[in-house]
Amino acid sequence: HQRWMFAGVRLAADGALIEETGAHDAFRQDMIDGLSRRVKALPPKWFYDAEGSRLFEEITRLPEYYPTRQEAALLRRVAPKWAGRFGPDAVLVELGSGASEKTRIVLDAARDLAAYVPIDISASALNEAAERICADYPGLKVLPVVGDFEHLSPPPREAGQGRRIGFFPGSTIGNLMPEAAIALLRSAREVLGEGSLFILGVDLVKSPEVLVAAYDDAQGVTAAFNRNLLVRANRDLGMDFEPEAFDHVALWNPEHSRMEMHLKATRPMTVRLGKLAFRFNAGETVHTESSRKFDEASVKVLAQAAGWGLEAFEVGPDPAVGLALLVA
Ligand code: AVJ
Repeated sequence: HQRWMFAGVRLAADGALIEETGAHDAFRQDMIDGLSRRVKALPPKWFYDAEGSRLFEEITRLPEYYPTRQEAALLRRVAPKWAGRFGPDAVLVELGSGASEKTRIVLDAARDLAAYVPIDISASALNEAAERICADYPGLKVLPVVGDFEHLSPPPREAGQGRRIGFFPGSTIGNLMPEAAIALLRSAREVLGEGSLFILGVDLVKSPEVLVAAYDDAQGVTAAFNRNLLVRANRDLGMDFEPEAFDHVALWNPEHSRMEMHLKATRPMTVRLGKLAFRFNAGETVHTESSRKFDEASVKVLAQAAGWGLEAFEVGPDPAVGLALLVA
């Protein structure tokens, strides 16, 4: 089968995609900016190196982490219905494709897709997923793009002229601040074009006990995922964090309708990045992720603010997640 690569990507000797050019510098700059703030914070996209992507896949199989399972079940129910609207030679563009496991539900429901464009920040996860999809769906053009879905470019020409179907499952949109989420959906509408569809997965507001358990599991996998950001900073940026000196904190923020993850310094310390030094007081936190929780009304507001219409909204069984079908 055919695969295409894109500019801005480094290649290994075997032709595998390695990483987005400039990712290292961007990580370094985000680290400096984030640790210089009065309230320290880092963007969650840096969780997803090879180990972070592996840990996230492990999270999706935890008993407490319901969103992946619940969304897959709901997608199995609605995909056949929604795929009926794709039309001939449609192109599925997935934002933050990771292991591309849920993609299979859509690919199975829409056997006449022309191309699949998975976009992911983790080159290792993207390569492995693209190889597996290539092997299992002969005849489907797989056009992987290593990169940050906040900087979308139009699908490659090889994808053809069929209707564009955006696919953004997993409530990853919840990681973005409201303005950034609107900006992303607006740019997706521009890039995918008139007449396109967009399948958006969102986690729904529910009892704080269920939410907190999902982000603070008994086995400590989510804690390891959170701390891996520091492990990665040590390896990629030569920093000297002591990951074990930080506690994993997961809390529900009702004012902003979001789960938050933080890393909390258990004692005073100084962390270095080259010649720079960052001071932590005992108990000081780094805010590493916000995961917004929605309802139908807040999804509608978000979609419409970005120029999309909310065509359908489906809610699964408890603990419930939602799937929205947007039309350009
Ligand atoms: C991949 C962004 C959807 O926010 O639930 C899982 C990441 N963080 N456990 C989420 C995550 C902690 C996840 N998303």
